Amino acid sequence: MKTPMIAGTALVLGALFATTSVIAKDLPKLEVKDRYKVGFAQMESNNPWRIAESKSFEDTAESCGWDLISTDAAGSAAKQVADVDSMIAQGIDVLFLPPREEKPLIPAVKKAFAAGIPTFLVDRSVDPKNAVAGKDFVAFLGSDFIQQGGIAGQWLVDNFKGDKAVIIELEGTTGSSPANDRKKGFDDVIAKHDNMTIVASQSGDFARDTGRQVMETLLQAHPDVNVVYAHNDEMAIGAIQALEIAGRKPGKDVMIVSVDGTRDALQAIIDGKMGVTVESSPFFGPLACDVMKRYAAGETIEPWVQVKDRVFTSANAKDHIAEAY
Ligand code: GYE
Repeated sequence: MKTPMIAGTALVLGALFATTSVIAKDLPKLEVKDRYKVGFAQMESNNPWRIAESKSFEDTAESCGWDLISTDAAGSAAKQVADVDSMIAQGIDVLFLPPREEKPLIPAVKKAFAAGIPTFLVDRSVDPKNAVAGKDFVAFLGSDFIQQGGIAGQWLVDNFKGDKAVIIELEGTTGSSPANDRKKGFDDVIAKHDNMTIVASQSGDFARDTGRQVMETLLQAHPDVNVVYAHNDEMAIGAIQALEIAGRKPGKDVMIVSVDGTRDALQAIIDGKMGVTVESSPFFGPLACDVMKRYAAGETIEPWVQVKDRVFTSANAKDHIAEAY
């Protein structure tokens, strides 16, 4: 009785494998040529980080042989999907996409794949349950956001002087990969310390003005706050403004911990208003060029092309402010 059953199983398995290999499509190839029609579908331009990133793509275009088509989705995931559609219709060879949120941009990634366009996600990623690097798109180029949050948290643990840390967390755009992961990295470190509590955690949408408004509201509910962790520098600057309006002294009675490394943040560190900003570089143009050329040459690209980040504090902020954005 045993043998036929095993044979039966083997048959079924064989049929399964045959089906999957027919369904699974390889990543689209990219020819080696002098000029490429390249799409860069930016999500918004309301902060210096985004502007620096878009400029990095523009500055790279000529030397990399890109005829660059750039769009600006003005903070709307729906518009970003439509922008990618229009780029596909215009016949781009390659797509560089920073997906504003993890889920809503999945259809855009799948459409580009179906149209045979190699797609590289830059600076943010999509939900890995729905789209996978090396399969649905070529690769994700970007930072380790969990690590960034962890570094910010550990810096706080090492530098906080008071008895009890009362922390307000300003989250990035809801549903975006850096907001999810910077929260996880930071919160996991703080959870190990009994004298540290996150009393409120709310989205400020990665924007300065929203960050300021959210901070104003949270400050009323938690006047005893003595730490702010912002998922990016723009919200940290907004929080500093809110604290100052309320007569608090950022950097003295409220410690500010953040991520990015913008010029304003480095200046705030120099001015003693901010403690640390963990770098998240926006200068993706040259890396995008390099990875695209390697891909065209037939190399298998690592699913995550990881960007290594530095840490800026009062020890080195003045050495880096000249090159900041
Ligand atoms: O930190 C933030 C921007 O996705 C890594 O998005 C990027 C983040 C960056 O709006 O300032």
